[in-house]
Amino acid sequence: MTGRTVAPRLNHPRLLERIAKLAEIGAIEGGGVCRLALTEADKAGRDLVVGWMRELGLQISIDAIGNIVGLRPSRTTGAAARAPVMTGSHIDTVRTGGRYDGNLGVLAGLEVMESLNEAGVETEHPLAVAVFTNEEGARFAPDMMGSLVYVGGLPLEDALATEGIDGTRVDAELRKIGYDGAAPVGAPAVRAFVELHVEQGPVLEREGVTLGAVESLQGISWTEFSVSGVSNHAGTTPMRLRHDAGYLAGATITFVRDLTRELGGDQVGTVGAIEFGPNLVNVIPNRARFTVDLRNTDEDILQEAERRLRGFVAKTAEQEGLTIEQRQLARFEPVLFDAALVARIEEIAGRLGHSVRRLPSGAGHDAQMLARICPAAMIFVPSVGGISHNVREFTDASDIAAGADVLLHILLELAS
Ligand code: HGY
Ligand code: MN
Ligand code: MN
Repeated sequence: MTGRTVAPRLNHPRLLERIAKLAEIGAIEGGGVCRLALTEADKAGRDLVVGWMRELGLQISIDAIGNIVGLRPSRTTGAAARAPVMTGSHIDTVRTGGRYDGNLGVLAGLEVMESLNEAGVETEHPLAVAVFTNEEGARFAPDMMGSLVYVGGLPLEDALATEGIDGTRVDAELRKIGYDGAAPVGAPAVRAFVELHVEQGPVLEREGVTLGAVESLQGISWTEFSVSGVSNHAGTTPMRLRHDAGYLAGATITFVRDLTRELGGDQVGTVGAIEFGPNLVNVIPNRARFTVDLRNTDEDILQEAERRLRGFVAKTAEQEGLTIEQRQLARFEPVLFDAALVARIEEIAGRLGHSVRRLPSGAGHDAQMLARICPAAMIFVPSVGGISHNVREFTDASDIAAGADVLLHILLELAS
């Protein structure tokens, strides 16, 4: 670090103001946000963040899947400039999202840049803030799509050809919002990646701990089942003659819950999306489409859960005389973050006077993709009531400040 005039200090109120400002875009009842990937609301959010990046003098690049990277150059310029130390996250949300999930990581990164500008700090390595496209995967699966393409884990053309739950395509929607960028994807040079994110779970709050040094991230398996049966009269059709697609969907919901009880430990399972056809009170459904989200920190147990699920669906379909199509929407193995980075986060948090503990992430994050190409780790701040993917998502200002301060210190350390 050279040319420093004063020790950089974050302007926490400014960070909170930006969180509130961004949350106005796609705002929904109850203080939450609906900014599904590649919608007009996502575009408006992107435009606001790009505007802030411009005000901070960052060099902005947008790649072919719409990832936005704001680069703060280092002392060494041109070809000698080294791979950036990167932070960031996502600003797309689920339909009933909170204002912190993803947004905090992007805006804390901007706050770090602005504070370094104000302090006149020049770093050895460039710093970068990334806004990754479609982290949620709620409209276009898989989740973490943008960062997965960014690291070369998903061919760009496959991502662009992805069809959403509303029948639209990624490439068309990306063009519509004007974020089909020119920058290439697939082999970026990144020195290290640290993401600040809300925990979205109950652990930190339950234990009264301010910060999480995230050691790992559990495996994720998303499957979509499309079931075909025979629609028939709800009143005249004897039970033994039915081919009820809705029955299989319902039976699978209870099977998944029983499976998590049986496997125990970290196993979680969710049937989050379901629809029947023709979806009428007096017609036996001949069509059902539903999704199953299975997660576990242990890859072998997750595979066992997948096997059990597929076996149950196949057996039940045969008994009921149904046909099944299934599509893997997402499949990521558990990820270990960089041990040295995790230890640095833990040490810095302690040195700044904050309580801190190590923990795994239950949610997927862009950091798990960056971990494929560079040392990566995450800082968690508590979620009040462990609530997330819910308009009531909330994190106390003091916890946000603590997390952002640790982010400032770890980024500075890595960029020196
Ligand atoms: O599904 C997840 O874990 C993340 O929120 N995309
Ligand atoms: Mn997130
Ligand atoms: Mn999320």
